[in-house]
Amino acid sequence: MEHLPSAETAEAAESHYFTQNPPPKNLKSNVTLAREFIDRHAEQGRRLVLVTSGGTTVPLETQTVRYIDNFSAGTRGATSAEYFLQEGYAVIFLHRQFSLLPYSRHYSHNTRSFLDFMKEENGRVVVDEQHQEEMLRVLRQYSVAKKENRLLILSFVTITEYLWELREVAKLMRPLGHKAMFYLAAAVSDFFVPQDRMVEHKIQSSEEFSQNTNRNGKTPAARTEGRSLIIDLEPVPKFLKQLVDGWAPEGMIVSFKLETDPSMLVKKAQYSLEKYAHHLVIGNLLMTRKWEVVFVSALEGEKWIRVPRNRRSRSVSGVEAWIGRAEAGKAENTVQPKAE
Ligand code: 9Z3
Repeated sequence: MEHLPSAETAEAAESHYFTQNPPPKNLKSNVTLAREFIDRHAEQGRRLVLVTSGGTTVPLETQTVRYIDNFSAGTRGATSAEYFLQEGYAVIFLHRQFSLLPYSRHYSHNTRSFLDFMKEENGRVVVDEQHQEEMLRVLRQYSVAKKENRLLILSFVTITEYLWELREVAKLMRPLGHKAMFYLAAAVSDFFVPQDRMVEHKIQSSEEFSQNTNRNGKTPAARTEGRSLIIDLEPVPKFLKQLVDGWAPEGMIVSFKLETDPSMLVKKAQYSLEKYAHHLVIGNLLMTRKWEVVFVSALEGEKWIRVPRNRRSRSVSGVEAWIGRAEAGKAENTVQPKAE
């Protein structure tokens, strides 16, 4: 059994991580945008949620040609963000660059091009008759969010960019107390290559050409030995512990747990809840994530939510119902699993 990190070791690991792995270049400007956004909505008394979405990468080289990726298209995050906006929240959407975005997700990343929704009429471009109703609904929701300036979009690519942005935004949200929510749907790397063990240039496929020591004399984490590629990763510090205990202790924190083995899912979700003592873990299996999730919380134990396979997005509104009950501090009127 893994040992729980003590507050001191978690803090030491955090400080080591952020000293060794420098911030992204655009961090300052993103922090300025986030600060303005948070202050404006705090003044208006709005609830604010940070939704993370998409997978983080682990670059193997400083001038990155190869990287390890975490699976996530961004559907969960982008869809959930739309529901939060509909419920009146201000949303900071911290997503993997080029993954799905709220609203535009309906027309992007498809085998069909967005142009397939259009036609020409009297020399003008208009939306096809059969898509009018659906697009009007999406456009109206998007326009409200935009007019009220309730959606701030930030992006990351690597695990280090993600952790820097999460930490800085969380700290800015701290004064909001329980009006701040963290909805952590991004698929986050567990292992990474620290900056001081990363090679500068593309890893060579043959040992003859490869750099097997770094400028600092350390053995690179990813290198060729003979004809094999050796990748020797280090653990990413447990940032959820720091988020719960240090960065945003009063915020409501919802994390996701992704597994592929059904026998592990609830156990791992419960373990995460006990370990970090936050509010809710939403467990999902890779193969069934679009129509069933399990909510694991101290308030209600284990609760499955299922939607018919053709009405996938309803699982998200289950979160709203759960949050309502968590805030009211009662466990009745639970969302009933939907039969398939
Ligand atoms: C999830 O489990 C998300 O629901 C999915 C969504 C990535 C499966 P898609 O974007 O998929 O709709 O295609 N996220 C995983 C969250 C995660 O990595 N959690 C970490 C952990 O449990 C840290 S909070 O250790």
